Amino acid sequence: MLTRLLNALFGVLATLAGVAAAHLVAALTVPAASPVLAVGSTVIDLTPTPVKEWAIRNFGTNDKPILIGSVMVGVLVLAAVAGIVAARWLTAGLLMIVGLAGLAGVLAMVRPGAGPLDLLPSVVAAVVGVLALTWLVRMEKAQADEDVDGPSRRGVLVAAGAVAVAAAAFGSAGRFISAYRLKGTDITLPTATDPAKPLPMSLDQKVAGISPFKTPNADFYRVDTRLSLPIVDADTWKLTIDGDVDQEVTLTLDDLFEMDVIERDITLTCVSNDVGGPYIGAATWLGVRLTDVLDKAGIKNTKADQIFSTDVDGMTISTPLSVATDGRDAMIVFGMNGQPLPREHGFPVRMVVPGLYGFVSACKWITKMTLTTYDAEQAYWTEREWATDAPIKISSRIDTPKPLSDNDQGRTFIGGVAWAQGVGIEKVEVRIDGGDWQVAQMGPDAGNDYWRQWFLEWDAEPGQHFLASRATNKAGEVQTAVRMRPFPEGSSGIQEIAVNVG
Ligand SMILES: Nc1nc2c(c(=O)[nH]1)N[C@H]1C(S)=C(S)[C@@H](COP(=O)(O)O)O[C@H]1N2
Ligand SMILES: [Mo]
Repeated sequence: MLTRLLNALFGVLATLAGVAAAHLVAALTVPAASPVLAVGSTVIDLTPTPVKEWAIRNFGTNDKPILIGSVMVGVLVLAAVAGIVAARWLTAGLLMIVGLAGLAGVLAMVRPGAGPLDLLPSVVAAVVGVLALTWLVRMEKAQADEDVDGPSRRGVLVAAGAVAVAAAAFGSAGRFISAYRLKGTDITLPTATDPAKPLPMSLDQKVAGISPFKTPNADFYRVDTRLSLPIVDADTWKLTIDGDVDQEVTLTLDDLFEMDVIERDITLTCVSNDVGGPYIGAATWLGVRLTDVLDKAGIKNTKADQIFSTDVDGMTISTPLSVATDGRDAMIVFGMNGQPLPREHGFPVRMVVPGLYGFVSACKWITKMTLTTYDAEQAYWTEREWATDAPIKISSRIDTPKPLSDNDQGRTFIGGVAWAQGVGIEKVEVRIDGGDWQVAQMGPDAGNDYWRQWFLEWDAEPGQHFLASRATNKAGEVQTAVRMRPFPEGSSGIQEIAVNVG
């Protein structure tokens, strides 16, 4: 029994060493080709939409660590079996390790935009895994045979420890190198020829617990299909506009900087945001007009109805061409709240379109815009049956008090944010314990593409209370009570929370 356990441990340690060495090699070459990430990304891409929705809802932004953890557990269980098999029949055990690495290699290779270099980490994983397992199994055999020149039991354990240490060293080195390569977004941004107006005084100080009027970059929600951040070099980055255009053009970051630079306050929202959910953020974006960029290629004669954007790794996002020309401030963006775009949010350049959910507009790490038709080309989420033209629905969220929180009785605030990008928010109403809708006080208005804060003074009496909010946009449309889930075109309904007082 104990020997079995030891054999299983050998399999696990050898595999960990292989995976960690591969991670290190990937960190030096293509981070996304690290075996665990390659398997994880494939799981993401193959996961049926309902399961993905469920995972985002229940795990939130922890969905990625949980996915990587699950893949790791699965791999290590198989590795343990490989270790036990290897004790009886070394070749068979080694073949299992090679099979695991091979699978990761294939998955790394079939990822969009993969090159030959993407295979390297998995080859390294196989070689290191095979060598480590062979070594440990041979040591253990020699010890069991009581070969006088053979190692002692202790020697075998020391060898196992050495493999563990090597795995930890490879893994940490890989992490360190990735972190180092992810630094360096410190480019010098141009100043806007058409700047945003300074934000009016917000309610941040007055109403404790309300969302800040501007979301700090570090707190801005992140939603994408990636397990590792792409490392894009600002100096060599290029944006190509091709497809049904007068002439294909390719622009560098400096080319963009020399255009008319504008700055706009825009609230970005994810289609996966449930009513009252966290996937929304408001920022000041610095960039150029999408239409100016398209004009460089010439779209007067185009028959395209879709901008088909491709990111640095071949991930695709569709956007209706009409949003580029209908007068809204659709942008190609390089600055966020006075900073270069952070890696998480698309460094060096992304698209931002007011009024459309991010999955049909906000392509991060963008490298190409192809003018085409929806018939000819289907983007990542279109293939997964999500809507193609998805305007953001009017909605509001209660930030304070928190659902199910315990509160002191007496005078307090109910407060939150409301948004109706493109149209703007006119008013917000609050309902307490199913009573009449009461008009809330509004925070400042920073433009129709930006959210508004709101609050209502409340004399909280002891007991449990139910609080609801609903927004009305400047066209008089009231946030509907009809409940819809995020798939396929965004959630709707009214948030109602329970809170305790006293
Ligand atoms: N390249 C790329 N761009 C992407 C995505 C992605 O997965 N890959 N996700 C989109 C989605 S669904 C949303 S809601 C926004 C989120 O942008 P943020 O992470 O900067 O908040 O980015 C969009 N752009
Ligand atoms: Mo999204």
